[in-house]
Amino acid sequence: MMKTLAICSFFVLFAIVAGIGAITPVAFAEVTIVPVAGSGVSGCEDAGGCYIPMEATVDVGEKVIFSNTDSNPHTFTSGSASAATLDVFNSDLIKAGGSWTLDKELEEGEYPYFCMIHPWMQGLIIVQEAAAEEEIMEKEVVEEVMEEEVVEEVMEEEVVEEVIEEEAGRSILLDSGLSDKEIDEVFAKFDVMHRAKV
Ligand SMILES: [Cu+2]
Repeated sequence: MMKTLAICSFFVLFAIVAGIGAITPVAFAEVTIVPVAGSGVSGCEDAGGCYIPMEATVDVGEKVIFSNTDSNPHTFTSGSASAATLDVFNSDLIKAGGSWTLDKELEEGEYPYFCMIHPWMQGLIIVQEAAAEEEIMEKEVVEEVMEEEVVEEVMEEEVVEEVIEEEAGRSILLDSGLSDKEIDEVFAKFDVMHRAKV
């Protein structure tokens, strides 16, 4: 029985640790957006877009990093050339090789952005509720719990098998003419050996 308890406790602990492991990356996740190389010259907007990714999806509270891997300076500015919304976010000039982190918590929604120097560069950030991730996590925890139940069942089966073996052994010993006390002694020895083996 102790063995059963010990193994079950292990699985419960494992489920909790797995749960924390699933929460951590969500809470500290971040997305990096880079400009397409050479996007300082117009044309990228007609060739698949001027940013990678063109649409970046993040959960509420996740950071967005604008990493300027291009050879030209760029700005990462909320809105569009005709309707800039600098109060939402604006990196100002980021030189080649520089980066800027948008760590302001944006509400759920769509946030178009552009470059003030090269206004043909336009991308989109989609901020979504973190709920979608939480649902996945809950499902994982449920799966762990199910695994734990299966282990318990297997352990119970093994215990039942041992009892059956013991009963079978007892009836064989009874046939041999040993008294109940003697049989108990045999089983006590068997138990010691059995435990030592386990
Ligand atoms: Cu630019």
